[in-house]
Parts: sequence; structure tokens; C-alpha cells
Amino acid sequence: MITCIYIFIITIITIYIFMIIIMIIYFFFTEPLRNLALHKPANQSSTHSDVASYGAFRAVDGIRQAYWVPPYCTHTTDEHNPFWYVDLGEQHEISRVEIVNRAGYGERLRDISVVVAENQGKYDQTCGHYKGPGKKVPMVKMTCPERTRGRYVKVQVATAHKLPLTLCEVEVWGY
Ligand SMILES: [Ca+2]
Repeated sequence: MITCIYIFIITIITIYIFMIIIMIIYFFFTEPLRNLALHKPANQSSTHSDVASYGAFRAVDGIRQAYWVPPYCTHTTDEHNPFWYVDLGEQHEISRVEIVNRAGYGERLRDISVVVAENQGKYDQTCGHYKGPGKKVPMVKMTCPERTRGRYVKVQVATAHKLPLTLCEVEVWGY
């Protein structure tokens, strides 16, 4: 009986030590995902009116508010194939991209691609597509293929419709 209790205690201690080792490995040897786009320089193909209200930075201001007033979202003019992009500042591994769509006129978000480039202008990696329309979709999440790596992340509209591109927040999760 004493031997059984002894073995039980040793087993519990071993499991406990094993879990601690796993936690140490996780916290010190894996890089946590973070929103790489937050407050990074952003640009877009055009701006609806004043930059302070509708500029590209509104998609990386950290405010995920999807309602239009007060302005927390970007807004291009009505144009063919509008786009928006962010400069992450350096090369990163990119895991996923989350887009907060505008509440009201959400259907304007359609037929978009999220593409990634190591060098500006050379968007040769695709994170994902969203066909839309995003009428009742508050958020679009795209999981990028493994080994997606780059500095620039672009949201590109491919639809033939002449529409503005509005993005309330774009989060680029990676490390
Ligand atoms: Ca925002």
C-alpha cells in the first residue's frame, strides 16, 4: 500500500515537472503572435475627403469600432480597384489577417485579396481572398499559407464595380 502511494506521488510530481518544462519552452522559445500593423504607416489609393477623418491610418488606429460616426474607418473615393496597404517596418512571419468591416454599407466589401510583399510593389504572396459581399459580416478573417513572410500587406479590390474601399480595422497577426 505504501509503495502504491509512493508511486502515485512520484507520478504526480513527474507530471507536474513535465508541465512546467513545457510551459517554460512555450513562453521562452515560441514567439507570441501580435498585431504587427498597429499604428504602422499606411496608405491607400485615394481618400474620400479629409485625411484626418478617412485616411489610411484609420485602419491601424487600434479602434475596432465598425460604426461610421465618429470616423474610425478608412474611406477611398468611388473608384475601380481601390487598395490600401500598411508598411510593417521590417520583414515578419504573417499568420493571419483580420479585417473589421463597416457596419452599414458592409456589402461594399467584396472581392478583395490580401497580398503580401517583402519589397514594396512586388506583392507575390497571397494571404487570402474574400468574395463577399460583406453585408452581414462584421469581420473577415484570413489564415495565410505557412511561411507567408513580408513587410507590406495590401488589401486589393478586384471587383469590376466602382466602389469605395472602407476598412474599419486591419490587424496583421504574426511575429
Ligand atoms: Ca479603426
